[in-house]
Amino acid sequence: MKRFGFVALVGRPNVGKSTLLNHLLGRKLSITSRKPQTTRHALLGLMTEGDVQIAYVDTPGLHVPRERAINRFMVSQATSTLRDVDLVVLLIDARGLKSADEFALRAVERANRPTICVINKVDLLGDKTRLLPLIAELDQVGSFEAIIPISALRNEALDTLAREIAERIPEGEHLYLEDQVTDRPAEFVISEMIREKLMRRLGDELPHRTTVVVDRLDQTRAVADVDAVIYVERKSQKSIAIGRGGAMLKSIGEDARRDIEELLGQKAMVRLWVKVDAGWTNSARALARLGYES
Ligand SMILES: Nc1nc2c(ncn2[C@@H]2O[C@H](COP(=O)(O)OP(=O)(O)OP(=O)(O)O)[C@@H](O)[C@H]2O)c(=O)[nH]1
Ligand SMILES: [Mg+2]
Repeated sequence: MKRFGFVALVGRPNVGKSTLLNHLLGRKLSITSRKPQTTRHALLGLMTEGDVQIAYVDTPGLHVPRERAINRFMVSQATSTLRDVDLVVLLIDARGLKSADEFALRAVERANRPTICVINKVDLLGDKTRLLPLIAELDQVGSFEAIIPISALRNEALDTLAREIAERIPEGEHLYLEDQVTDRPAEFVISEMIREKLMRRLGDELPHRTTVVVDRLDQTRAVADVDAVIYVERKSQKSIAIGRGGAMLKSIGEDARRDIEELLGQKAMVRLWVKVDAGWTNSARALARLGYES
């Protein structure tokens, strides 16, 4: 009997959704950083084990969207995912519920799907008995099939979580090939890997004003060729992204190249350009042009 299901990973920004996806899959697919609002698109991560195929959906952090169009796009990616899945995994930070979790809790309640609540980052709790009041509080505020404390980063209790998820996957034909990892083309994953380095290196605000488009990927020769454009909103941001004598751009390219080579399984040559696309974060047309399609 084959089983297949979509499982959404949702929660407020920075709670560890993408880290959990990568650790459940046992490979790096989704980008992560210590800054909130790293993930912008719903991203499928596929896992097939025998008769069971699970399509995990990593989602952007649920937050009250600010005025910018990019934020509205991100939140709608997460909320529309909630409508289409067989199971929801809601992540909460072990250090306690914050007002930011409210929005996620409400969105999950509206979706009205079977939901497992995961308490992530338990490694940050010195005193594990602090989990007990949190579990009691979660029991009050939501209606969960199970509440499971884990550490995604340290792979703690991920086997328990994987078992609880697998038990709830309905009967059904597999929608994807057995060895398929995601439904996105390599160009998308590469653009995200480059964006991750921007998230990690470019201060706190600037990364949120950047996006990456891969213009060309040529894998026909021994060394793959990657041409990508980093878009920023203003000229001053362009100078920061390039850095003195091109130093910033060079180190971003170097960092990204390592991930890209692992993804493609071959050496790669990565060429980066920085262009200004004024106000792209708040223009529906610019967003569509830059790959943010709902
Ligand atoms: N200590 C600890 N840190 C974690 C754990 N899981 C994730 N993190 C860290 O938390 C930060 C955010 O992780 P992400 O996986 O990017 O979080 P996210 O929920 O996908 O964030 P958005 O995409 O911005 O919504 C990163 O610095 C991770 O290394 C964990 O179990 N323990
Ligand atoms: Mg993420």
